[in-house]
Amino acid sequence: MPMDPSSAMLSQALLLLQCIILTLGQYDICKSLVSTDDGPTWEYYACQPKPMSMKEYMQIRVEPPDITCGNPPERFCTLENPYLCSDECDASTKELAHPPELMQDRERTGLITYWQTVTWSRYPEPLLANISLSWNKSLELTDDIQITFEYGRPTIMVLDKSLNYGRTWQPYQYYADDCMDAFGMLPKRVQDLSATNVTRVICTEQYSRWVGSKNEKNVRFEVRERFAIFAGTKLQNMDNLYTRMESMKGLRDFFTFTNLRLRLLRPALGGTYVQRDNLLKYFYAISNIDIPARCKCNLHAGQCSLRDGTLQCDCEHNTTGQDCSACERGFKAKSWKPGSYLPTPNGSPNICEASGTSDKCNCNQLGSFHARCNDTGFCQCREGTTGQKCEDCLPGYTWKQGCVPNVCDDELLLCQNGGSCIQNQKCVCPPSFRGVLCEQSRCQGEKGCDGASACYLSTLTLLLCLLANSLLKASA
Ligand SMILES: *[C@@H]1O[C@H](CO)[C@@H](O)[C@H](O)[C@H]1NC(C)=O
Ligand SMILES: *[C@@H]1O[C@H](CO)[C@@H](O)[C@H](O)[C@H]1NC(C)=O
Ligand SMILES: *[C@@H]1O[C@H](CO)[C@@H](O)[C@H](O)[C@H]1NC(C)=O
Ligand SMILES: *[C@@H]1O[C@H](CO)[C@@H](O)[C@H](O)[C@H]1NC(C)=O
Ligand SMILES: *[C@@H]1O[C@H](CO)[C@@H](O)[C@H](O)[C@H]1NC(C)=O
Ligand SMILES: [Ca+2]
Repeated sequence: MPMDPSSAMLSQALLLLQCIILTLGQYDICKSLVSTDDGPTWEYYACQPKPMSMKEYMQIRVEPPDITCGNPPERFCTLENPYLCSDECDASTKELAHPPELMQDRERTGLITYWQTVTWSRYPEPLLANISLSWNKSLELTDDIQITFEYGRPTIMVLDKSLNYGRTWQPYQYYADDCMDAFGMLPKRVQDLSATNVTRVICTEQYSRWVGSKNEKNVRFEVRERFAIFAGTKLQNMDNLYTRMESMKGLRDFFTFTNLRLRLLRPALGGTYVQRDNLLKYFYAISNIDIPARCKCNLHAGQCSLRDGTLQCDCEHNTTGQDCSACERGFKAKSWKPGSYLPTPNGSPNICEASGTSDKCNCNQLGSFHARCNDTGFCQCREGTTGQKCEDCLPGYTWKQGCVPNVCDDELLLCQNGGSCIQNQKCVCPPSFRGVLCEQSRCQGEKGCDGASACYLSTLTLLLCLLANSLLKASA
């Protein structure tokens, strides 16, 4: 049968569209038009907005209000040359002012611009400052937070975060040149963390020791290194990270925030004790705060935009709200669910479906005993299945052509001996263990279980033999 030219063009266009989709990153688009036997239809995917530089959108508040220098004008010195005190901060002169917005400007001219505090002239009273950053939007970190300090990094500081628009706060990371002395905590590095304790709040000494104010200006909150524990050093296996985020609830929340706060508790000291005779060299100065993150849209939006001065998800899948965390009116046939990264690579969109139509009696054919509901309008669900149409799984079950009982669970760590749980269905065991839960050592009652080392030994013996032989021959 000859193809009509317009439908040929349409299928070519669809092919092109699908190529474009394949070349886009994972979870970039929420839907695409695909060709089927019944003509083109929409296919829906889990989706998330691209990472953005969130410094452009943040509101900065500095406390106490009189902590910014320049009112009245003040001279200051530097740690490297404490006797050259020719610099001045003066809030009334543009060139000499150091207001908070200089922490988030773009520095297009190449000139470094920075916020600066008053000096520590009131020593021994501590020099304290809080910098609160707010977005009025839930965000998810996608790379390291980086704070750039001019004239030396603080010797004691805390990074806090809030998940509820600033109502309650929790520490995110402690920074000190001596963690035990400042916070009574053992110093740790992110390299010390593993899959089981990646969300631990640590105190690090890595960014607070004196190395010269020009040598290292940055203080980081390491996101990449934490991702790398699951995704590999080059983040080449993000699927694994996303799979973990689905099963370990705390992991996703760890990277989520609505506000951040820096509590600056003691400035740079130049590697020695505080010198009372020259307090004009102690102060804080920050030139930049980088926050690479994406809007949290519960995998229901591929874009996030500024509306009425606030970032908002452009919700798809018939969801609504700033974070797409509810079904739109008239689409509440099922309870709202976030999209899911699983199954990889496309995830599940979990779209909100239209409510109020009489087909609510069509039961899910895999999840229920009968295709139609019974006389009282109920679908009869199979074991482990729930929901009005038997389309959802009870806790402890996973959808796989119907609900099947979970074999393993990352939160309960049912896989033993270091095995990892894949999609609740299978433990992947380390080489020396086997069994459904990796509970059996391969060595039990089997010969040659240390085959690899035996082989290695025999090769080594062989080489030694050959070497000995040739030595013997040479000496003969
Ligand atoms: C910084 O914030 C903390 C927590 O709200 C508060 O206890 C402290 O007094 C603040 N410090 C300054 C200098 O405002
Ligand atoms: C925060 O965002 C919400 C939702 O978009 C909006 O209603 C509210 O006015 C915003 N608040 C501020 C202070 O911008
Ligand atoms: C995290 O766990 C690893 C081993 O799983 C351990 O070596 C390390 O000390 C732990 N780190 C912290 C900060 O508790
Ligand atoms: C909203 O739901 C309807 C019915 O389920 C569907 O046809 C439509 O494509 C959905 N819209 C979006 C944007 O997902
Ligand atoms: C219909 O199914 C529901 C749920 O399984 C059950 O409680 C109810 O007794 C059933 N009614 C009839 C008439 O079979
Ligand atoms: Ca700046």
